[in-house]
Amino acid sequence: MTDKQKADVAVVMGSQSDWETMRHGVEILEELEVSYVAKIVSAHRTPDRLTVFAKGARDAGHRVIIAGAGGAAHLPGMIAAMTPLPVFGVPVQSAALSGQDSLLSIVQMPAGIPVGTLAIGKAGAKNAALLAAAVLALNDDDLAARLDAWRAAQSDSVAETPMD
Ligand code: RP5
Repeated sequence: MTDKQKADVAVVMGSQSDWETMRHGVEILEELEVSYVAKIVSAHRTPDRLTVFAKGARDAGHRVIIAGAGGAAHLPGMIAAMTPLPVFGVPVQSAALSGQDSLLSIVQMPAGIPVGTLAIGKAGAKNAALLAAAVLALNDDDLAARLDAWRAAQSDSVAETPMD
């Protein structure tokens, strides 16, 4: 689902190179039938696009924003500064510092403008999607049931004994 008017979740990323990480979250949203739109919005290279997106996110109908970025990762914080919507930040694993730069850039927000920060990389992208779904499920019983089923299936997939 990519109809902007119906996209509960906006998944934005600073670069095409972030897609390899962020697509793992999008896969979860698709599994849970959560409407989303995916966009490249760079805090540094496309600041005007960032402003238009962030200031218009609520009016566009989005309810949760997932923002992934690497390196000097200002994207989630800048978005959070310009929208009242909940923003979940995904630190993308960078080449130079293995994502520790991304993590610290995203997590260490000054008091007053929150960004819910997830783990570095694929796990963070997946968990951001699950967290977004959990927020939306507060007001959506069908989604809550799908999320319960997803978690039950995950539990069922874990073997009790290790295999060679
Ligand atoms: C950030 O710079 C992006 O979020 C990306 O993780 C990082 C590197 O971008 P590219 O040079 O690969 O486009 O803005």
